[in-house]
Amino acid sequence: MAGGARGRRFAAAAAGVAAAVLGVGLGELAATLMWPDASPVAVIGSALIDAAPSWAKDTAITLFGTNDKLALIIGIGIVLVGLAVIAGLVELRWPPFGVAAMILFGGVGAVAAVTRVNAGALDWVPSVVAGAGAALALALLIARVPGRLKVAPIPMTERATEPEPDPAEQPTALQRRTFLLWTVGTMAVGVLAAVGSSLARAGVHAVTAVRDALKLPAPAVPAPPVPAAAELDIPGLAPVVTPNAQFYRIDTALLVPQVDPAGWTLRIHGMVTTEVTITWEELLALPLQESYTTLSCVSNEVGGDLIGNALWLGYPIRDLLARAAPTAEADMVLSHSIDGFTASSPLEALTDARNAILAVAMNGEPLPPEHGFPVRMVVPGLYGYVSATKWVTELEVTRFDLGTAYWTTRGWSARGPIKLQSRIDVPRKAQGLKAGETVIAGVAWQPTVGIAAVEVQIDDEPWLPATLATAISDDTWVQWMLPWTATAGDHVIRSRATSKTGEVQTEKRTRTDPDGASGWPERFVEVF
Ligand SMILES: Nc1nc2c(c(=O)[nH]1)N[C@H]1C(S)=C(S)[C@@H](COP(=O)(O)O)O[C@H]1N2
Ligand SMILES: [Mo]
Repeated sequence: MAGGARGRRFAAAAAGVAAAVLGVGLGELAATLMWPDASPVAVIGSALIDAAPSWAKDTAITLFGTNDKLALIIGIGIVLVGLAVIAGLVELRWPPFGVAAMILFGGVGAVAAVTRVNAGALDWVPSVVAGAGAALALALLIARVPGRLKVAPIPMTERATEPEPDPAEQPTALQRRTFLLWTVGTMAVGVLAAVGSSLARAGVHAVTAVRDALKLPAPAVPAPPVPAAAELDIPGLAPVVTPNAQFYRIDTALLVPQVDPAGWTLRIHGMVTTEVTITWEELLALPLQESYTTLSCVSNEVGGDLIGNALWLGYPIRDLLARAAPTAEADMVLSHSIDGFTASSPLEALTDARNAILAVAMNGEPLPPEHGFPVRMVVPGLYGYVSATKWVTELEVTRFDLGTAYWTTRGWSARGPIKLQSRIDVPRKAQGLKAGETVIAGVAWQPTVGIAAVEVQIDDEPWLPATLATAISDDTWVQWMLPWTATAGDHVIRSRATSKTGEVQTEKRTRTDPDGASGWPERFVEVF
């Protein structure tokens, strides 16, 4: 049987996969030599991200959290292997349609590449290289499938099973060895090209080197030190300042944009009296201010961890906007990222007294590349998707009824003030708990408003006031705790915050879309 139809089909499938691996490898190599952003896998992934509806974003975040991008790449890989197997089988049976399919896949990548925001004129090249390489490899490999009939291809219309070749034409050991050698060789070249290019990219990360060598100016207005009483230091409770390495990351960028500060500018335009452009040098020469601000994602579920608090260094956006002098009818600033992402912030939020800044540093170091190096926006009180534009390059002053931001076109609200929320950190989920003295603790936030109180309810007993830590400021979350004598059995713990304006965190559960989740967090614990 191995030499028969099934053996040939298996060989053809392997040929398809080997050809695809070679194509992807060559495409990645071409992209590395030209422009990493034009990588065929990256452009297709980015196109999928941009095309994905809002429920898909939330599902991906729920399933994979901050690993959503890795999951996407693995998903693309699985689909690609499937398509490659089909292309191989098709080429065996109905040449040259399998080869044509490979060229088509390259074409899809090329279209995805040139339709991207900021696409370069030659961005289609890596995808075409990938498609052409895979097509050529497939033709060569299929021609070497052991025992393949050297007769005219079977017409598409003919459904009859492929005739068995004459026993005299059964594949020889030499034919098998040749095919194996070609297939393994093709795959090896593809893998080498892919691995080589990713190593080369890691080595040539000029921007990382630039970032490492940066000396940021001292703040003209330093943040007051964090009060000692802001950190309750309870094991399992989120630290009041989130280290950069632990800070959540959410964005649509499959490859972290590599922005060289030397070439960075920010252009303020649109409904302004004077257009303003500022360079990196000019920005750093301005008196920079430090502020602690808690950033939260609109996709954060009740109890979720898409939230963090950091010390930011930057320049007030209000002072830059003042130079441009927005006209009277403007009510929104559409900030643009180098990667095409946009966010719609109310003009008001960028010009009132809050610390809305163009940030250059996070917790005392230049912004990490994945958090927006060299410059991002940080605006207290607004969800990230309407304010925290990373790799920001443009502030377009406009109106809500004229401009639409990235997530607004995908079903999310145009405005996104952060909702009053609290979270229970300890006891942790499914933590075995012994009866006796323990502690319940968490965080609560409503940036720009501030937290006045947190209450905790155990089972259906009356609400108990928790002890609040000292808040760093009204723009940050605040830790809270409540001692608890745990009794054996199953318990449910709930929390609710009260803001400084007297609002009580609503019990009403809502989904994250279109403008952020609400409801009381609940923690179920089993005490032994
Ligand atoms: N360029 C760009 N900026 C972006 C985004 C993005 O997709 N692209 N996502 C926003 C969203 S939805 C959030 S919640 C914050 C997250 O910032 P972080 O990754 O630094 O935590 O960045 C915002 N800025
Ligand atoms: Mo977000």
